[in-house]
Amino acid sequence: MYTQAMDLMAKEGAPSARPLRSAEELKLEERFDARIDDGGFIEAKDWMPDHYRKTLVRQISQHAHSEIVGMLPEGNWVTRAPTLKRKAILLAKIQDEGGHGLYLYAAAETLGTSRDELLGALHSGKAKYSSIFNYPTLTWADVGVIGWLVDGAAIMNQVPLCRCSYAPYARAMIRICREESFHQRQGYDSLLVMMQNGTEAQRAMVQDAVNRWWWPSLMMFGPPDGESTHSAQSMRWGIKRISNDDLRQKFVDATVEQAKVLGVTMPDPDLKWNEERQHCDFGAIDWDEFWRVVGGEGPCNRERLGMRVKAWDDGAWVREAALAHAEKQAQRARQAAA
Ligand code: FAQ
Repeated sequence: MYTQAMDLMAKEGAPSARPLRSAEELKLEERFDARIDDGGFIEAKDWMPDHYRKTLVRQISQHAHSEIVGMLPEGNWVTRAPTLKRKAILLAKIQDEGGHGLYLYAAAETLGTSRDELLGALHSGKAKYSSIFNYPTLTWADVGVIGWLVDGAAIMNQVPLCRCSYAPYARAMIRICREESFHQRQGYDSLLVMMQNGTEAQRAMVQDAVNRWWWPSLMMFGPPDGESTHSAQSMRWGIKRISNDDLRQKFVDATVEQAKVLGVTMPDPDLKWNEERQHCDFGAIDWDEFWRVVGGEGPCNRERLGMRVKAWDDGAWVREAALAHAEKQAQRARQAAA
């Protein structure tokens, strides 16, 4: 399904690498715009403007990188999960995140960029991944809070992506969102058990984790709309369907109610229901912290990237062995056919 995209690679001098000029190209662009305006979908083999393609490769690859880097903070707790049941759930969740990364890399490949190029950009520090995964997981409650808040924010952002105009991305997101709902629930369930049946110390541990993860979770939705470089064009193209600020607000409104059931408070004195707006007001986000983390200066940026590069290097022999095995099999098949 995905391999056909490799012949779409923009090569020096190839038509897709040149700015739009010819009447034929203008007609193609008009057709593309009309399809977008009708709420239609674009497939990998359809004509698309270069900028649309680049925007998608950027967003989808950042998303894929987030999924696989996102495995690391939770992986930190696999050997220390409190029960066999929690360990099995955590392992399954982390494995799911790896799978999401693979669906997304495959979707990005349909746009003509190879997985090696995408991973090269991650490992050299050129590509971004979500700011949230540069915070440490200090206690077991962090694992529950990641499920509740981080997966919760991810779902809020990702459900509209199931209607993204680029069909291979939209299809990947449908599968991913189904699994993310389970992730969010398992996190909430684990916190509920600690809050309702746990000791005073366990309840304090949950509250401490909420205090540390609340603001970074709100930052996941990206900068405010007025400062979002890509939003206007991505909304015009139907890549993004709901703005960064609107998604953040929906997340705050939904989560505040869940916090009441859980019995935790958010670390924000300004958080209160606004009858007139029919939304929760909330305090100012520290955007300096956000940009510091995005720029590589968060608490765990170096550790996360270092772990990824090490995992990639350590796995080289597996990739080489798989290629050698495939080559041997192909050789045998050729000999048998001769
Ligand atoms: N972190 O113009 P905008 C998950 C960058 S998956 C880092 O508003 P855009 C699953 C942005 O790239 C979580 N960088 O950008 C899981 C751009 O920089 P660039 C990831 C950020 O693309 C759970 C610049 O700021 N989800 O959690 C962030 O229109 C648990 C200007 O921003 C996705 O990737 C950030 N938070 O909107 C796994 C969903 N925000 O590229 C394990 C798909 C912004 O010009 C455990 N992505 N930037 O250098 C999106 O929806 C969008 O890309 C946004 C950003 C909303 C993230």
